[in-house]
Amino acid sequence: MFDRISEGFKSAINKIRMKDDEKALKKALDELKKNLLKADVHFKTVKDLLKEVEVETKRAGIGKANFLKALDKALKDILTAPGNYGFVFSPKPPTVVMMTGLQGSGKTTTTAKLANYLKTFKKKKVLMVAADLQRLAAVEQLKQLAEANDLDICYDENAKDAVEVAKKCLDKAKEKFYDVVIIDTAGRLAIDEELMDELVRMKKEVNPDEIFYVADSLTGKDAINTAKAFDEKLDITGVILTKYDGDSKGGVALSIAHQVGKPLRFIGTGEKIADIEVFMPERIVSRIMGAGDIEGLVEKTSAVIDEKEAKKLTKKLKKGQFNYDDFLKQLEQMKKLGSMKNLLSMIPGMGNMLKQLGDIDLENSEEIKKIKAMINSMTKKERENPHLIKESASRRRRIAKGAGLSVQEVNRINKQFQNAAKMAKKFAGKKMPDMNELMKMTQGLKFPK
Ligand SMILES: Nc1nc2c(ncn2[C@@H]2O[C@H](COP(=O)(O)OP(=O)(O)OP(=O)(O)O)[C@@H](O)[C@H]2O)c(=O)[nH]1
Ligand SMILES: [Mg+2]
Repeated sequence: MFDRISEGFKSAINKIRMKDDEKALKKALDELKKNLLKADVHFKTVKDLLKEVEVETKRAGIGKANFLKALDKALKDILTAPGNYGFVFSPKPPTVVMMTGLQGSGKTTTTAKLANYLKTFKKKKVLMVAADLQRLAAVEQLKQLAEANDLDICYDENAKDAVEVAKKCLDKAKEKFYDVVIIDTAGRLAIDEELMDELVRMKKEVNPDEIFYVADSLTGKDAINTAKAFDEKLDITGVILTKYDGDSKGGVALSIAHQVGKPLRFIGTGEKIADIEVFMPERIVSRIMGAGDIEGLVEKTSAVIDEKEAKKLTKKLKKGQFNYDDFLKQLEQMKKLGSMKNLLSMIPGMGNMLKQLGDIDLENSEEIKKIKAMINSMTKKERENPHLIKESASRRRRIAKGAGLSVQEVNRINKQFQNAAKMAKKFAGKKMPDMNELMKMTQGLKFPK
């Protein structure tokens, strides 16, 4: 997610030795400046960051370790603005959130992502409100998202006024004891008075706990300017940056809190429902510095993975009984976790390897499709007893035919599965695999695009 910025940091850090002089520090700072500007970090943010790193490194004594420490601290400072972080629930439910922003910035998609995040990971009862009456298909779009992801929605197709819809739906949410209400509002091509008036009226009527400004990260510096304009009128409580997956530079995420004075709360990293990341400065800095984000990883996985099931699985793994049914179940579960690349970047030390991996798309990956087709062509007995497939060439031929794959492909996948099961048996029960072993394990795997 922050590949480019991470790279820039590394090359700056390499310019300075364990004990070094002012000249080396200047070189490192110049390199840092060049890379940050290239990544599109706002020049004022770059200036403040460099100043802090310089002063702090000099104070502590010029050298690699102190430079790193200073950089870590300065980054956290830059990313921190006064306000809430993560999703903060109101002491008096429902927590009311207004989603605002320009046309096409990702408000509707993010409304659903956020609702799904709160439902899946925080076990909350969430109501989405379709309060965009500008675009004809807007209500329909949110309805479809609700249906596809089993989320609750409130709308009124005959309503003329978005503020009325918001009010009515808020009443319904109170009546039905919802924990959170997320209001999707209309976007405009540019900031105009009518839009702002509607939002200001809505704010007055529903008295939201949070007003998020949803910004398209691909609009770069404009995202910062429009966020400021919305903040002036509405006093926003946070920013959500979308389409970060398409932003190869990534600098807006580093500058926006510092420039707008409001915290960056979430980042959208893809079009799918699970593609949203909580933005916590210390965790993000840890990821940028290549130190991973174990806390984030645990939070994600623990909500999705049922502890009882996990224990059962560990037992099976230990006995070497991991079968194709378990494998399929694991694949399904992992879908809920979102992008594999993001997940891997949370594991310490994995950041460096990521460049070699394509972003594995668990739903659309050709390899995963093949594996699924193969498993679907197996009999129940075969799924439960993978050794049957290992031992019988005629079974593999039959499965290949049924799945529309070549026999070689089935042989290859079967081999991979056997290896994975072996590896899993070794790790089962250990809390965290040893880093070296993990490296070996991932190197052995084929990462499909
Ligand atoms: N790649 C990627 N696409 C995204 C992301 N967030 C939203 N999109 C896409 O951006 C497009 C616009 O998203 P919407 O959610 O409809 O935007 P909106 O702000 O509600 O638009 P209006 O209602 O017209 O103002 C859609 O095609 C989304 O799939 C993201 O994080 N990554
Ligand atoms: Mg919309």
